[in-house]
Amino acid sequence: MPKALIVIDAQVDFCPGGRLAVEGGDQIMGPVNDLMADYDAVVLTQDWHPEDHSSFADNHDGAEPFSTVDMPYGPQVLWPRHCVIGSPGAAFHPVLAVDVADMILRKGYRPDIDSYSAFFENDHKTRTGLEGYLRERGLLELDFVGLAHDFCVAWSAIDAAKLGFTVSVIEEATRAIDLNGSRASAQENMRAAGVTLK
Ligand code: VGL
Ligand code: ZN
Repeated sequence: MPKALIVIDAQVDFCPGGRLAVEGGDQIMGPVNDLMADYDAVVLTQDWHPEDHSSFADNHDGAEPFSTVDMPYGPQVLWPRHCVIGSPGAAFHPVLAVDVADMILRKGYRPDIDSYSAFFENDHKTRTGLEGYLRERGLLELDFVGLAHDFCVAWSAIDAAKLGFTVSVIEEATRAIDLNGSRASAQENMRAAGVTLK
């Protein structure tokens, strides 16, 4: 079965020195590059937020980063400003082999809603178009890598499994934010959704 490697948000702001740095985030770039040759397609996602994005704590009066607010679509963690459209932090990590990718999908570009998953925005309804792209190319087996393991990787993998794809996460090529136990709960939710952790 044709298979795709989906590289989630391998961007400067999620690596040490970035605005929303994930510990060891830069260490996955070499392993991710090495995996690319084993797949029929490589898809990169890019977190891509406007300045006034509602997921930024500094767009909410008095809110602390890493606190949670209720949005019309459900609870939302407020993050430090990150991956602003066109900024250096939104660029792919310089080590990532961007040229190998067939497809680059941007997400999180609507001011009023975040998009952790590569398939649906955080209302779990608004589609990004990635499902259609993969199905039209017959790419039904998906391996996920990238940042962050417990947010965008986990949400993407769970949605893919719910959509009927055969899904794995290659853990050595991911790193977690681990906010209030989010790593353990993401792993539990992935297993419950039928995602293979390998
Ligand atoms: C992510 C928090 C905010 C991620 C993106 O890529 O996991 N996390 N935006
Ligand atoms: Zn983001």
